[in-house]
Amino acid sequence: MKQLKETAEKIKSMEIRGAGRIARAAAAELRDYAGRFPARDIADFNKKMKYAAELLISTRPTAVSLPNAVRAVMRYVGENPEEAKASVRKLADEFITNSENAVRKIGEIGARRVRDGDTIMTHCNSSAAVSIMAEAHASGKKINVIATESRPRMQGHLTIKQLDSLGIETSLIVDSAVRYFMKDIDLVIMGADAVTANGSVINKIGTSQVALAAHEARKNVIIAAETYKFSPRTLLGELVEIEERDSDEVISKEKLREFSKVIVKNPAFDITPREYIDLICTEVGAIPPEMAYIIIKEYLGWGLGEINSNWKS
Ligand code: RI2
Repeated sequence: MKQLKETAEKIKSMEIRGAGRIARAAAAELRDYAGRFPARDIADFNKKMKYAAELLISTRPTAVSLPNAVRAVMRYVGENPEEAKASVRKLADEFITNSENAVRKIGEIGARRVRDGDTIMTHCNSSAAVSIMAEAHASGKKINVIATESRPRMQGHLTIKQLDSLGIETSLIVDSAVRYFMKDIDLVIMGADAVTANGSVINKIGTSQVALAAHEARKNVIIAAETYKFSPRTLLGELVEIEERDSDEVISKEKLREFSKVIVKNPAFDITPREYIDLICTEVGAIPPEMAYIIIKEYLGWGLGEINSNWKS
């Protein structure tokens, strides 16, 4: 239980962050948790797994990869705890391997859209987006990247570190300089925390501003997103919840106390309408955002039927 709670806390505090990483961490935790606790019988096992699944899902509300990963593992079967544990292990390992392969495949597919000499703008820190840039660079194309800081958590610093270690020339800019530099770039590549059935993309706050500025300047916007970031529930009319994070990410509690009429608003994500997105690069192909429905229906293995099945978060 201690390790389960620690993993949940690490996801909540963003020590483990990035939509893909939190999904893999949740799958790994469910696998390890199942292996650790003694279960009297299958009913007891199911009860404990349900508790763990719900705790992990509650940590961050926006990245659909998290409930999708948990749901993938919670499809386990078994007549007794031993069988169920083996099934959990298999499903979790499968999810993690598929996820790692998906990020690699997105790199291969997306890199074909990058031309030699391109300057690319990116926002926040997305391993799927970085995978495209890394693959383009590895295939011998000379690229240049402009990376935003991505306030308030400054994930841009992770991006420049990763790109620098790959030997890619990178400029770091403040978020408000996006439109100023838009004229200098050829292409925008960003990640996703969720993709809705109508092709809208939910990603780090500021993504929609970058996409809007790119649209105005007629620059292409590519979103790098594994299929498990697509949201089956949006097909049933549900909206993706936008996480509102603590005010102290923006201003210290002490400083804030100096004011009587000031509140802090700190949404972690925003929504980019599909009109501002040219392509969503998934591991099963580069698709126009209008095809999001097909991805949900054809490629999310648990599909629509499962949404109403026995386990539901
Ligand atoms: P990968 C991140 O969320 C960013 O919004 C990033 O674009 C997205 O997840 C996808 O990241 P946060 O955890 O899965 O920083 O591509 O809030 O790594």
